[in-house]
Amino acid sequence: MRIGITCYPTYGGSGVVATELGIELAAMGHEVHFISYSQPFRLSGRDEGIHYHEVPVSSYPLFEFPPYDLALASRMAEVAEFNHLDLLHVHYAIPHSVSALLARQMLASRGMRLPFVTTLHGTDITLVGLDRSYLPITRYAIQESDGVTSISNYLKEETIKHFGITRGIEVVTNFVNCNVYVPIKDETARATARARLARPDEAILMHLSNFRPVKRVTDLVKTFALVAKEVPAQLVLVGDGPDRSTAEWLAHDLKINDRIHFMGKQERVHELLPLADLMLMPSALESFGLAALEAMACKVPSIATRVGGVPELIDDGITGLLYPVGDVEQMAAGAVGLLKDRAKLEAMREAGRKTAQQRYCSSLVVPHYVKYYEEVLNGK
Ligand code: GMT
Repeated sequence: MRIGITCYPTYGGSGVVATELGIELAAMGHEVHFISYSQPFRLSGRDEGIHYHEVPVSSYPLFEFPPYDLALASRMAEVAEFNHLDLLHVHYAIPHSVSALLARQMLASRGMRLPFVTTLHGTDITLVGLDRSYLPITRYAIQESDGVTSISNYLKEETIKHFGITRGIEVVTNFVNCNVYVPIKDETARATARARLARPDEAILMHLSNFRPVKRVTDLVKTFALVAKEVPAQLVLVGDGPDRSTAEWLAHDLKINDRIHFMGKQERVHELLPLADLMLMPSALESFGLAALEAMACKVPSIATRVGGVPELIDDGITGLLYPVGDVEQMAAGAVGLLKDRAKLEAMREAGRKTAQQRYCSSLVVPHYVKYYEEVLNGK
C-alpha cells in the first residue's frame, strides 16, 4: 500500500505513535509518505521506504494567523496525486482530519479517490476538541472520515459521549517495538550506565513527557521529594515543555535539585528507560499513557494516576500502582513500598514486560491497522 501519514512532528505521544507506525509499515514493505510542517523527530536515520513532504506555510501581511490547515490540505492532495497514495492516515483530529476531508474533496472533484483514516489520541477530544470554536468542525470531520480509530476504549466512549458520533470507531491501542524497548539483560552493563545518573545504592525514578499542565509535574516533584526522604534516590526527567521551569523552581525550593536530572528532549529514550527502577506518571488525564507502556516493555513499572485509559493499560497491583490524581502522599508511599520490597518490584517488572509482549508489541498492533486500512479501502 501507499500510505500518507500526517501528525504533529514535534514531541508528543500522537507524533511518536504516527512516526513509529510509519517506520513499522515501511519495514513491512509499504510505501509511507509523511506530510507535515517539519520532519517528525523520531524519523532521522530510519527512513528506508519512508518519504517526507514538508508543508510550506506562506505568510502575508493580511494573515494574522497563516492558514496551516489549508496549506496542509493542498499538500495532501498534491502528494496523494503525484505518489498515487491509496489512503491518508491522520493522527490527532484537529486540524488534520479537516485538512484530509478537504484534500479528499479536491481530488474527488477530479475523479480521484483518497479515503482517510483519523486516529483520535486524547486531547483532540477531551480538551481542545471540546472547545466550542473547534467542536462542530471536529465532529463533522470525524463523522465524515472513511475510518476512525481510537487508542483506548475510554477515548472511544468519550468521543461518542461528547461529540455524539454515530459512526463506528475501531479501538487500536498504542504499541511498542518489543525488540527496541527491552530491559538491559547484562547487569554489569546496566550498572555502568546507571552510574552516570546515580550511586549504586540509589534508586532511579524516571518521568517522560512534554511537560504540559496535564502532566502535573509539580505532583511529580513533590512525590519524589517524599520518596527521597525515605530511600536514597535520583529523579530523571526526560522531555521538555511549558512546565519545566515550574518543576525546576519547585525542586530548588524543596532543596532536592541536586537529586534531579533534567535531561531535556532525548531521541533515544529506549536507552534511558531500562535504567530506571520506577516510572512516575501523575497526569491529570491520559487517554492511554504511552510512556508507561514504553517503560513496561523495559521492565519498569509505573506509579500512575487512575485516569482515562490508564487502567486499561496498567493492572493495578500487578503491572504498576494507580492512585487518585494529586495524592502525592499515597504515590510516594507506593513507590517507597515497592523500592523496599524487591521481590514485589521484580514480580511487577516481569508482569509488565509480559503484558507488553502479549498485548502491545508493534508486531501485534500494526497488522490491526493494516487490516483496518484494507477494510476502509474495500468500503466496509
Ligand atoms: O498531551 C499529551 O500527552 C500529548 C498527546 C498527543 O496527542 O500528542 O498524547 C495523547 O496521545 C498519546 C499517544 O496516543 C497518549 O499516550 C496520551 O495518553 C494522550 N494524552 C492525553 O490523553 C492527555
